[in-house]
Amino acid sequence: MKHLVPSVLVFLMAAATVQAGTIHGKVSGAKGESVVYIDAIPGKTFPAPTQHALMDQKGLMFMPHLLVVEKGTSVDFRNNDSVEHNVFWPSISGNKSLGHNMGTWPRGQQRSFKFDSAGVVPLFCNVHPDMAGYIIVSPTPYFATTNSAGMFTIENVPNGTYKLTAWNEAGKGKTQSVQVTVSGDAEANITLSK
Ligand SMILES: [Cu+2]
Repeated sequence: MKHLVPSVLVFLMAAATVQAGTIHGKVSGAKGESVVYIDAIPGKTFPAPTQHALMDQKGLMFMPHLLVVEKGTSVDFRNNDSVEHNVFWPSISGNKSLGHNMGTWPRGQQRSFKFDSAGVVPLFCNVHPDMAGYIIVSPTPYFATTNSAGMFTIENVPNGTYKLTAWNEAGKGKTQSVQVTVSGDAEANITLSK
């Protein structure tokens, strides 16, 4: 089997030459956490993540209030309260044909949904009209949530030119995009209009 070693080395050396960088910057124009992601890249697809994400329902709230996942991720919706909760979304990024009702279930149970469409998923519970949350389904694995000051970092982005999009709950569904070229490190600042 010794003859296999050189080809493995050649493969590793080729992999090491893929250049990647970090995008860092700031989202301004809206308070609190924003979501930043690289939009769909023409001709490029990504394998669906195998790891599930968790959206809890606890204390009559969606926890976390804002969850970002990569397209293709299954989200486990769990009821952690002593009352029954429902989960539904009327649309994804305004597309009502992607709306869905998960049903209603008691404490300790969970149901999963695989998000194959990228976009903004506004979550509600029809038992408790005050409950609201968001899942942002990123078209690529390159996404981040800002800190409360709007600062973000997206690591391990292959060199290239991309459309970088920001979303904030205050934007009522509107997003703002800029073009960013990654060649090593890159800076991108996005101002959300009101
Ligand atoms: Cu509820």
